Amino acid sequence: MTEQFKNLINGEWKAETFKANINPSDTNDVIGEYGHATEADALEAIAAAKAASEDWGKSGILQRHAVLRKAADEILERKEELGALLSREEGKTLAEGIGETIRASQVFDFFAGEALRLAGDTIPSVRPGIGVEITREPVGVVGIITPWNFPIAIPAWKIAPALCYGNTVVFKPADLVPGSAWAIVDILHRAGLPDGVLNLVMGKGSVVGQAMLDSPDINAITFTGSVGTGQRVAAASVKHMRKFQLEMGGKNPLVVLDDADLENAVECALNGAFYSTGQRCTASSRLIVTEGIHDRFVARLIERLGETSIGDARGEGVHIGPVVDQSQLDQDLSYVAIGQEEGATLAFGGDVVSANTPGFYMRPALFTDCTNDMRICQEEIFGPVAGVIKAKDYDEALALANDTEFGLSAGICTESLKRATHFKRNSKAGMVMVNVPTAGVDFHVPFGGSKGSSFGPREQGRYAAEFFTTVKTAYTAA
Ligand code: UN1
Repeated sequence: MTEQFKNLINGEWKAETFKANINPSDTNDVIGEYGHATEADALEAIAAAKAASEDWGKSGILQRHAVLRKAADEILERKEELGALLSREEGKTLAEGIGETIRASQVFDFFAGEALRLAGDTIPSVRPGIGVEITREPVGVVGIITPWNFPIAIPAWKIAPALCYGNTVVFKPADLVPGSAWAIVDILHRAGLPDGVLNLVMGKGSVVGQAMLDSPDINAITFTGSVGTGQRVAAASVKHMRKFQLEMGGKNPLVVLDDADLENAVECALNGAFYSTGQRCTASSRLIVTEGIHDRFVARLIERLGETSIGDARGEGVHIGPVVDQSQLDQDLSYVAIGQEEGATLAFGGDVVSANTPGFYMRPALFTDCTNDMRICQEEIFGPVAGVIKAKDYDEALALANDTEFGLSAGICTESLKRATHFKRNSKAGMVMVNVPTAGVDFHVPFGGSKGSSFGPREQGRYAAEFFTTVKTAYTAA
């Protein structure tokens, strides 16, 4: 019998209905049956988080440190097993799955440390004899809604700071990848969290997510996912006057200038556009290349693409795993057709690949002769599809890079300090990468974008405190 994994509500594992978690590399492989929460389950979880909020908010920093520290250690010890589970349910390669698991451990480790470093300010008042103290307090109940493409890292970088700063949590992972989410909740629960502090409600966005959006008892929601859902989170949150933090799409440019190191530029493009099957909001989906290097860059990238192996995410030597599911594959293929209709040249791939097992395999698609106004260069595809846009010079490349409704990450490959500096200062993206891929970020520094990509304070690193705490200013005359 397939193993069953339940939701965690008020410290109790419970579920009446279940949904199969299917491996995208082999759709005959059922990873497990995962609890599918009802609206009543979600409301019970929210009530539990609310009831636990006062005590956890006043818990000692050493208690929070200890839980986060233990979780970091266990995740690291089990990195091979958890990384394999991640690859099996999401479809990124085993190396990527293990790498992401290590990253999750590092995030818990970082916030274990932050719990011991909580600090405020003491400032003299402008009125003599009065002192002012500025402290950070928990926000209360935090709703966490995460996407399928980083099944362990994104939950980690939302749950760890939420708990570190004394908040209780209602966590709804993406319906497609409950396995990694269940594993970290189990780890945190056994690490000693009091009942109700962390609640797991796996299930549908339209049921569980909606119950969270509609609840007046959730004080803040942090969300990573699509622009459309992000807008719904925003509208519902404004209605309840609650804090919200959104990480949404990207259409990230990688600019390659004539003076770039060709091998490194091609490596940045290959990694940024196609690794993790292109399913990253930081993916380099627009490759903006100046005239003098364009043909050499395209030829070398096609050569490298020809050497990539596509197959079972856990297979040896595989560079690119399957797309996450049928509907994402349909979307990717429809954009391959759209690109051709728009007049771009399909220079590589874009077709379905068959393997030994039934899975959602697609050869990465590279378009050339693109113009920036094409739909394939403006809309987020979220798959292994990238377009090359030729630019006359750096100035044009910069203008094209910024000509998008998104602003998450932007990269440039150049050996010129002057151009790199100019790009860092004039890119409209929240994260700028010089001679490194647009995707693949550090765990201890702020993450986030501008324009349509992000809303609210940054995630990760010390900047996470902005979202997960409320500032109190106290005046004392004594
Ligand atoms: C990364 O590129 O290392 O959903 C992280 C996403 C982003 C995370 C990207 N929030 O793809």
